[in-house]
Amino acid sequence: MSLRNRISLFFPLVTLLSVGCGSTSDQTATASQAVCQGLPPLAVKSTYRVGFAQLWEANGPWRNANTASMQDEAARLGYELIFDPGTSSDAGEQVDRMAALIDAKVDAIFLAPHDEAVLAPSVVAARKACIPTFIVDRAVNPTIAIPGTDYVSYLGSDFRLEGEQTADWLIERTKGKAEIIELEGTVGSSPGVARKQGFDERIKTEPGMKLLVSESADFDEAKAYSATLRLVPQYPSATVIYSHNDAMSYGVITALEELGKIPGKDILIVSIDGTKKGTQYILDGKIGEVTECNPKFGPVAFQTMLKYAAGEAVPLVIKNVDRVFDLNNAAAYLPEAY
Ligand code: GYE
Repeated sequence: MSLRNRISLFFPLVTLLSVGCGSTSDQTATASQAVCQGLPPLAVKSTYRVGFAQLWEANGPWRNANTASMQDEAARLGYELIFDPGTSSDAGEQVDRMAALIDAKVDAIFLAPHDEAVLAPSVVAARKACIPTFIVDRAVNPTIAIPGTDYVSYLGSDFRLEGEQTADWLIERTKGKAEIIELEGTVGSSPGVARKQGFDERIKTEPGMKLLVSESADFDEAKAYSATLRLVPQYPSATVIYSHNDAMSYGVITALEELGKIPGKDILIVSIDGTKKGTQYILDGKIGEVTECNPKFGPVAFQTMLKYAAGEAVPLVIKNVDRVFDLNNAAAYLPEAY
């Protein structure tokens, strides 16, 4: 069934209201509040008030580039972006910001969920409040927030593929022989989970690739710094550190140098993101490889919202295409790095 048909079939439900039926949160609705049972429609208008529930991170270069891309595109289109950067990495704090956007009755919401499961009920709440939601960057648990029912579409990178691409480069570079320390992203985040799955599965196919230890450093430079100071002496046979993002790789480099090791020589680092600093580290020989994770998807995100408003078919999943950077192409990529 086309999206247009789905919307027109669905419209009577919106206008009839369903006060008192369904879940407890439905029952709190007043007679003036619509309760949507399926994907809420979005009117075609000359301007929109759009909520952006970005996840909070301390000094994340990827996060900052992503926020800027969303803000720039909203400004270019002349839309009001309701954006509160948040104050804490606690997923519950982001749940509160989602509730505030729902209360503010924005036209649509972009949500980058800190945690796959914790934010999923907020997506359901937005749908019930008739606010169409678009998931960006990180995924939500699809058994709690149903794609195509509770949210319109998910736009982001293929994190499992990023893990696989990183492992493939490493296997080739080390000729299938390495002892690896893995620093994972945030526990419960879709990139943290999938970058590990993709990488670990790939290296398991090579008998000479050994995963010594794997633990979370929360996508955070300072946490990766302390983890490296602790883990490298504990695993002296380590030849590789696989860090799930560039910010953590910065911390790894600082720690290795403090430990008297030469990054890129004594220990090979592979990373994910494609920040300017990370790319420069490739050119300096400190990082071996960086798999790209493109944060600049503001234009595609808003385009998707507008297509949806116009009743055009919108895919449930829109994947960004990511590249692999090493000494062969880092210099060419550097000018567009963030
Ligand atoms: O790789 C990392 C950030 O969710 C894809 O979050 C994003 C990740 C990105 O902390 O640097």
